[in-house]
Amino acid sequence: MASAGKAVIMNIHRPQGGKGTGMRSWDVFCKVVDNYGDAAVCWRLAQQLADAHGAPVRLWIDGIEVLHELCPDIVAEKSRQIVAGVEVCHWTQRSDFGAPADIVVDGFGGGLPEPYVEAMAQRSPPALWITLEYLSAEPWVAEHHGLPSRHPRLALERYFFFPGFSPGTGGLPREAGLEARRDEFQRDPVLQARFWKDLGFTPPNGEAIVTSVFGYSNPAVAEILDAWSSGSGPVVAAVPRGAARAPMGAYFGVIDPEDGTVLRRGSLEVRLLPFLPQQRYDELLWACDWNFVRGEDSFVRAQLAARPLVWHIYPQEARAHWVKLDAFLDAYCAELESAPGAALRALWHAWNDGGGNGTSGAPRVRAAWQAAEPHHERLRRHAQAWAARLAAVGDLAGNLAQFCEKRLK
Ligand code: TRH
Repeated sequence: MASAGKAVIMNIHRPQGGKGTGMRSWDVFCKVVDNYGDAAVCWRLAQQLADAHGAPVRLWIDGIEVLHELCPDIVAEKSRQIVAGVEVCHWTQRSDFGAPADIVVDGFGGGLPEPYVEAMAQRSPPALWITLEYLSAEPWVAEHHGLPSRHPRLALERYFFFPGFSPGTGGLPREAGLEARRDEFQRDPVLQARFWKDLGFTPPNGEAIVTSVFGYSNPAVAEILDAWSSGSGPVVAAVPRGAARAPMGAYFGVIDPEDGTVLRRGSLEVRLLPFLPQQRYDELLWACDWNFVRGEDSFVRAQLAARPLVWHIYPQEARAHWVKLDAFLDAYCAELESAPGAALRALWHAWNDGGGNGTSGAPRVRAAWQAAEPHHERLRRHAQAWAARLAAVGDLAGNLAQFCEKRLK
């Protein structure tokens, strides 16, 4: 983990942006706390700033091996490399940061190296400091979005930038052309067949309900598999390598099954996939009827896939995550009729509560699935409308670039 101090700031000239060039320079700092999401969001933001705004962007990341899993073009052993227009810099205690950029993004408040902060203040004009916050649908987010805070000692302004689902927030990471690529894929059975074939599988047959499962460790996995295997119609569940893999294997009595394995029971066929590069994972989300996702970035990508989703929120102490879960459900279900809305809520709650038997004595997840699945067509149309609504909020990189341009002296 990189730490403050020790890093040497050498004023090596680097292409500065500067007013009027429209080409601001950016440094995005990402400390990988846990899992993939921190790296995933910072990587998307850096790419979108470079791609849509032609800006010189450096991504400083300590957990570069995580980034390699999301984007195999990134070589974990390299200290610096240009990928997708971004200068990917491995952030270590020996990093030489050079001169600070015009705009510095502190991903999820992970913190910046002290000497680098000093150099930010010595610039003329001082660098703009943005703290990119975690995503939440809670109502207070819009009130806090964009608020400034002066550095206690240095001539530096720091702004808190909140991604979000509604106007008045920073919007979501969403690259240009995403909707067109998604719609083309979802319209074209040849593209979908090629996706499955590239992974070594035949396309699921037309009557099957196709789902993807990416979540945290969850006792409810066995329950949803029971619901699918005992259901009246075929279900194909695609499961990339992750926390759900072990319980999946256990359900079928298989220890540590290989990628590419197909496991069957009753109406259920489980397909075990490798951990996919981000762009392939998008295609999986687009190819499915239901997507079980987690954290922050897959949660957003499933919404942008315009398909019904079930979110396994990152569990927090004292069940603090339930407030975030319900805040999103309130926003998401606001324009849904009560029956599909209530069914979706019940499924999300049962899934996040780890299943177990409800008051009726039946497993909650099975009952919730059986109540929600019949609403699939309505929920699919709603997911499409929701994705269109997100597009109207603008994308995170575009909103951030606009926000910063107004504040740079
Ligand atoms: O990995 P996560 O659990 O990360 C989470 C979030 O960052 C959350 O905010 C944070 O509090 C917590 O960690 C500590 O889930 P998330 O955010 O969905 O990130 C997973 C990324 O992995 C996402 O970009 C999708 C991508 N992915 C692939 O690229 N290929 C795959 O096969 C799969 C399953 C996921």
